Amino acid sequence: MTIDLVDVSITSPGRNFVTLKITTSDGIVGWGDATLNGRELAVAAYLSEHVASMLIGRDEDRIEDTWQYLYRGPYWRRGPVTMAAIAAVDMALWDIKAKKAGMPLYQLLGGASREGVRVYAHASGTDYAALQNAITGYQELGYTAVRVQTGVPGLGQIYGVSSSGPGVRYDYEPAKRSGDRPSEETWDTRNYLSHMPGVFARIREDFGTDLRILHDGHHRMSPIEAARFAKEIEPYDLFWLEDCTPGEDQTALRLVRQHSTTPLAIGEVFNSVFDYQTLITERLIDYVRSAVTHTGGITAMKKLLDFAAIYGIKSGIHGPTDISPVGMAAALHLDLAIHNFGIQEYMPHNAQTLEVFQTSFTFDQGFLHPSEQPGLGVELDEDAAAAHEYTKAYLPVNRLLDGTIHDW
Ligand code: KDG
Ligand code: MG
Repeated sequence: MTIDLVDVSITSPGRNFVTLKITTSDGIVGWGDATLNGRELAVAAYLSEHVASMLIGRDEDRIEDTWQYLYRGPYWRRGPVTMAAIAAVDMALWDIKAKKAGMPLYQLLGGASREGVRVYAHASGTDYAALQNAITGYQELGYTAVRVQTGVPGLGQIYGVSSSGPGVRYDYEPAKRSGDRPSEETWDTRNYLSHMPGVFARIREDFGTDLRILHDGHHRMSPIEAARFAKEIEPYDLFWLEDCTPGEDQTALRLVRQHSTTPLAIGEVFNSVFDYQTLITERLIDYVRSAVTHTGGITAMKKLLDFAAIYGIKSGIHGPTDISPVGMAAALHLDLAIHNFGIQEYMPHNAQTLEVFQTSFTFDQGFLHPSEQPGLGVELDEDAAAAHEYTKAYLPVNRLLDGTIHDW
């Protein structure tokens, strides 16, 4: 059989998603996620203008060959737009292959290595009381791991902190519908560094030692600031400190590693195994944070995680709301199958999104299971999707208090 139809859909049920649909000549449909937050139309155009027609007539079973064709074929390699486009094709072809086999995708990846995948939730609060309330709420829902982000004195709205007040848990969405330009936030690393260790100390006092605590530095520290911070928070036993320095410079983490045993995670802005080469071979990280959606799909992510496994490095696949339920399902099938699974990020999608994407993954006591349905286990309701028009939305820009642009 061959690929007969390739369609790209853009829908915005509260936030934007780009989804690829591949239909085979015998009518089997596969779905792929191509969402790149704030640059959705670039990936959609890459797929519809440059990829779709090349796929027509190809054998849908030749996943590795199609991956290499799209990666090596155009000469220009890597980059988030290209790799998100390749990821969508790859996911859709794996979805088709597993549907044809009548098996959930994880079976084709080697079968289950565990009963479910431990997920972490996003707990945040503008102050400690709100954060404490959010953590308690997640524990009541069964979560055993939480990422904690909190407001910093002297700063307004900052990354990762819901401004909706205590008790509200699932409502943080960094991409803002602010017209033609991104909104702006302010930042001061000195205030952050003096505030954050005390927050971890209080969490340990209030919640004990069992709770897994994660934290995201969102690329804002210099190597020496990150080294000092990672060392200072060692007593609070973080599961990981994420993205402590900007992602481009792999060697920056050498300095952090020399000074601290706090586990490190990085990679949500990476898009290929080559972004990790130094980090993995020098054992500078403990967790790989790439998204299946931004790193070339299941084929590429499996190779990346197998490479990491050789060095004792585990997975921590990116799973914020800007990864669609299709991309999330792809992550869950990999999580269940690989040996070196660490943890999975889980920011549940809102009700509108879940009307558009019909999911079958299940949550129980802090663990997700990808589903026993053949394929990825997620279907797009195209009529529901068509009702939500693309709406421009951008991630914020970050400035230091003196106006200098800083990493967001
Ligand atoms: O699109 C950007 C978000 O996915 C990112 O800011 C979320 O840092 C993030 C995380 O760890 O989920
Ligand atoms: Mg992050």
